[in-house]
Amino acid sequence: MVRILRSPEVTQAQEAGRPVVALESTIITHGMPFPQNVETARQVEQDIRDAGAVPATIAVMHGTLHIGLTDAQLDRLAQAQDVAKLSRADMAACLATGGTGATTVAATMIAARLAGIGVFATGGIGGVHRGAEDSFDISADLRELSETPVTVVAAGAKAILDIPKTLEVLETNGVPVIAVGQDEVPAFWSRASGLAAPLRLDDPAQIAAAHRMRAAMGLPGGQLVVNPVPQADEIPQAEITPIIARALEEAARQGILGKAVTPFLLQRIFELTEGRSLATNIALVRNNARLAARIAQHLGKAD
Ligand code: PSU
Ligand code: MN
Repeated sequence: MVRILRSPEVTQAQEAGRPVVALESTIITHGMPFPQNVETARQVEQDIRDAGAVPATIAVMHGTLHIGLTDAQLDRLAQAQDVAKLSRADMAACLATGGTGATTVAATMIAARLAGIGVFATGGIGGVHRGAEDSFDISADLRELSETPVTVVAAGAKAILDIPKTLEVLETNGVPVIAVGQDEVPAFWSRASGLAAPLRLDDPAQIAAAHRMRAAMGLPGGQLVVNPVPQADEIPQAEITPIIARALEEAARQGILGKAVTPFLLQRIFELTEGRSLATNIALVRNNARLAARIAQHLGKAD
């Protein structure tokens, strides 16, 4: 049996049939420095409430799958050292052995499905890393999107990844990639990527309808909604590109591999942009949370 513990707020919302939005915890433990990580986590939860839905931040703590964290739990997670980064491969072992870990996009999707939550907001998903033809480093997030029926709202795949290859893998696996408000796939810190979005739906009700239609058709898997960072907060492509190149070079020189790659690159880009990448990251997560709340409001409704 999986031990699942919902926060009182999530329990009440689900009993009343009110909209709930899942949130991941790896972004807190591995994606942002303290204290901005916990401040952002709280702010994003509040954004979801202000938009009329209930937030459910997900993590594994002492062998229990938590759906919705208390303020004290958020604080502890944000300050803890050496918290495991849980993806599909490690989640069951962590739960079975009483462990503690933060959930990635893949693991949060699994948890959301177990808890009956259909939509989840994050910053950026994992994808195909540059040089994947040698390293085979492809995030389990992509496979999860093809298997688990949760709509994930992100600001695109991070520009540290190989975005064209990421889109190819998503297409091969039958994952709808839906841009909102523009025809191009956004590239996390930047609105532009130069790559056309496979689909575009600007209305949250339509995104929810597409989610329900997949279920009605018996298609497994979710949807990836790519929501561009607000213009005022973006770092234009021309500015971020050389910084990404430098961070990637350093990662290669230092032999950073596996799960450590994404956190290393994010930290270096934070340092190289003197914190500007973090301000952008916070703005885009908040923007995604607000959109996810609107999608959640339509998910329960019939067409
Ligand atoms: N996007 C962010 N910050 C993060 C991540 C994504 O802005 O910390 C995390 C997510 O949890 C994502 C994970 O699922 O990185 C991908 O890691 P990997 O490439 O090792 O699968
Ligand atoms: Mn990886």
